[in-house]
Amino acid sequence: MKQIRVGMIGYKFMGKAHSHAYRDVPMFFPNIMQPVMQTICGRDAEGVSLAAKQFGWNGYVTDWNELVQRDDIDLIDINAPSDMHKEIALAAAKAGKHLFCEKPLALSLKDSREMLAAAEAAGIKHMVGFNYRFAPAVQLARKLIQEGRLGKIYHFRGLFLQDWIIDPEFPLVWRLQKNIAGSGSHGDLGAHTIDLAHYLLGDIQEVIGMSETFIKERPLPGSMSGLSAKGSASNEKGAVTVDDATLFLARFANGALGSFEATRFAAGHRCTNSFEINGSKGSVKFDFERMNELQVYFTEDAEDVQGFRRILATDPAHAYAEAWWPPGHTIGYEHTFIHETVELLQAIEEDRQPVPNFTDGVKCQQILEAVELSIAERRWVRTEEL
Ligand code: SOE
Repeated sequence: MKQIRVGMIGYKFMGKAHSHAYRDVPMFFPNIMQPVMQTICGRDAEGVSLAAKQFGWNGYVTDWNELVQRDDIDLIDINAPSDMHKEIALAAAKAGKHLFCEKPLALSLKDSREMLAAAEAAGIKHMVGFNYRFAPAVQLARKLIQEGRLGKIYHFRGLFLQDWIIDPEFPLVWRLQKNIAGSGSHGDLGAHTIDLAHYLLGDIQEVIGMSETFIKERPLPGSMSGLSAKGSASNEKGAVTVDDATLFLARFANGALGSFEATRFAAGHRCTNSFEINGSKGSVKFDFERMNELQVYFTEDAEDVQGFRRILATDPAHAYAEAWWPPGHTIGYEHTFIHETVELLQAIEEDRQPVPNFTDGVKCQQILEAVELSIAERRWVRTEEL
């Protein structure tokens, strides 16, 4: 069995999710290229050494420059904050390493295009971490659309709703700082919905949006910097430089109309990542908080039993399901990362680009920026303008 030696940068939320995926591959997908958890990298020696031990890495380093140059590393996996993606990706591509980068790919469209160009010039494989594509129920939605079973598609309605910063005293963590995160709910949550829309319906032609920063100033963070930083704040305040919520309308190349809403201010919604798609022959509805299910409606059903029905995407007929448990035994968030990793490993093994790759990352960035331009200029913006 072929092996690939991984060097991973970042060991917090995404670092843990990716590490877990590498660990599960040998057990559940033993017949594909296998990852070797060679070296993990983080700035804080104590933190990264603990993570290395806990997550099962062979070793750790504190300097990513050193990591990308090492001869015993074939793939660089970037889970660092968004402002570091580009620099690391360019250096790693130059060193001939394959790349796996968390979303959003970069802070700007320009930077993401540079990253794609560098990856293409280096002839390496590249993947971007839009993990929600890999929920079997989402893949079923795509299959139904591709096979024409929903007919002509009229509507895409996408929501990504969270509420973790609704408290004005929640500290100004890096995700609320434009220079590090690029944008707020738009690039963090909306990016996922945009990618799902691309995956399910195809290209977006034009957009018009609106956004708001409800809480303009927040206490500077204390020792904690992640999503659970609540209560860890200093008395000093700083400006929030990203959007708290961004909404936009879109017209797809296939003629469908789309509406998108990303917010961190939807009280009671911890992680409502959902979409509904309506076509001439039926509809599908997905909600990540019930990620094993796809609600499906077909106009051709007999009149007396018409209505949405719940498909549990855990049967052998569903993507990745056979690798897991018997039908009806459900899977979770971490499985989206495992499936994404499987796609990456299979693509490298088969000498093809994984999907989604940096091209998809650039396409997403283009829509993020088109929406921002539309907000700044208060008008419809065509994708091709950017
Ligand atoms: C936090 O808002 C976050 O973890 C995002 O960064 C992820 O991309 C999303 O999957 C869930 O929410």
